Amino acid sequence: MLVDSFEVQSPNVAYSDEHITSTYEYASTKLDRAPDGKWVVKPTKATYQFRVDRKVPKLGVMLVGWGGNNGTTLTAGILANKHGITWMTKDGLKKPNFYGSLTQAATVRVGNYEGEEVYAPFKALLPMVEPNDIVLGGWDISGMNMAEAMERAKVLDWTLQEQVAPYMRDMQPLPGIYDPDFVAANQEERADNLVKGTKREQMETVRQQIRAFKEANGVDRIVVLWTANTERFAQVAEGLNDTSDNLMAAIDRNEAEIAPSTLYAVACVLEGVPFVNGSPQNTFVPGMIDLAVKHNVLIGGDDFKSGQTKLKSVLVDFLVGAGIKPTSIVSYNHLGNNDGLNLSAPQTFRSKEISKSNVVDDMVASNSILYAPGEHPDHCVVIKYVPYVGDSKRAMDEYTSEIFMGGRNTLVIHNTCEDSLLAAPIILDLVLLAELITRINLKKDEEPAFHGLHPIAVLLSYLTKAPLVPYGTPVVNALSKQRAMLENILRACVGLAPDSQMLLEFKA
Ligand code: NAI
Ligand code: DG6
Repeated sequence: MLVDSFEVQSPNVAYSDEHITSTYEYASTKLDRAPDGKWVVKPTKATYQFRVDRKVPKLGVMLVGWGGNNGTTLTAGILANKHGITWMTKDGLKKPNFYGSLTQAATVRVGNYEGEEVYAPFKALLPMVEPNDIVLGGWDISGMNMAEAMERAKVLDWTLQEQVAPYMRDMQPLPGIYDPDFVAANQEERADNLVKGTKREQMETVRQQIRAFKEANGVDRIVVLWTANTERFAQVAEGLNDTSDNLMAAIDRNEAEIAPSTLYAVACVLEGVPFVNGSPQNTFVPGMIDLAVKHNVLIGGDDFKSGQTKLKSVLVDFLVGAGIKPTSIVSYNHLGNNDGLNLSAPQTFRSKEISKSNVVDDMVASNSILYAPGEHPDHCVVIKYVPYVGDSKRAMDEYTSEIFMGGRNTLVIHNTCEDSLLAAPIILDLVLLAELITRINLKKDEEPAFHGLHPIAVLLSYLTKAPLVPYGTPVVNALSKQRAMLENILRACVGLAPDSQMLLEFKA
């Protein structure tokens, strides 16, 4: 059964016009080692108070790479939903939806009513911006308007494109920061819409563009998200980008090694605007992270977790969790969109290879019955550009595992899907959740005042291949754990316990 909404009645929860405030007892464990070497585990309890602003802002979302496949697909998808556009295909009439979005199309278990399990939309947990109310904008180094760019992307059915195009023709991407040294040489021919000047001037232009967008559209808040080309990794060096001061000085010196994505991110932080990185490159060099922490502005990333990697972060978790030992993981991809074209250069491919490869680390580390210290499955990632298949990416995976008594188990998976139709709902979730996170405040035990969550938005991990976390914090890649972290913290904000799955009420 699905309920649209619910309100929690508890002495630990208060709803006012402005806030939802909850008191939450966090049960955890503390590990100690006794003098004789034995491990001692002590259950702990801490009291947290959460306070969530109920007022949902008018939200502007600015995409870097707006005119790309993801940007145009998301824009057309939101417009089709907003205007209730239906379209004919050879399979019949299609209606718009937000399938693939955790916030819009997934549910959470609320409890049991007279023997029947009751669920609510994920978005019913806390007040969130409605996708149809988002004001979209952004940058692209290609000056095509959004209707033409959607046609170039070749993702959506033509009869749908015909109907959304009139809404998109006047949508014009802002000029973007382009540096051919950071992307494949094959991107040059679309780069006709560029911000000029030194790195400092380019960064200041982006700041002005953000302010002008806010003013022109009367939005309360803005979130910026990078869905532009994958860049190569930037070098990290002492004195260059290792601290926020050094990074700002390097921008002033017009240092070649400061990537466009980092310039956008710096501009956002200086404007107090959350910035999410949907690509794998190291936009968040240490100096950039330092800057975001100093200014207490949300940053999150990296690299949308849409298809092959999402399945990997389920499958390897299942195998290792079942006591089965994956020994070889081979992941082929071929695709023919502009992302594939850009990734055909070794430097940009390397960025993607890194983020796709690290994704099983926490699962392997969780089971040293299976893996000796330092042991790791062979893990190979291949990406090939095949123009004919366009956005319809093929991902082929072979998982070989050791099973009982020297046996072998091989799983082969073939996944065919429009890449951008998987990524667009994830972008939507990222911006909606990034905005929501900025409205969550908390305090622990005797802390005198509420404060925000750490500006590095670990809660977005479910949506990214290589979650950005504060130094010294565990990186969680397993999808079910990532979802539980997000859902349980949102539940705590309304005083609900994590769903323990114990169903004790049916077992006495
Ligand atoms: P795309 O190549 O179609 O779009 C990227 C757009 O960014 C292009 O229109 C390009 O002109 C623009 N651009 C490049 N550099 C720019 C800059 N410095 N400033 C402003 N605009 C710039 O690529 P697509 O398919 O939309 O993917 C976007 C990014 O998302 C890629 O980095 C891709 O690797 C990443 N990604 C995509 C996933 C998917 O499933 N589609 C999943 C994970 C990551
Ligand atoms: C080749 O794999 C192209 C990439 O941009 C991916 O399509 C994208 O990163 C999605 O990756 P995954 O592993 O989540 O399907």
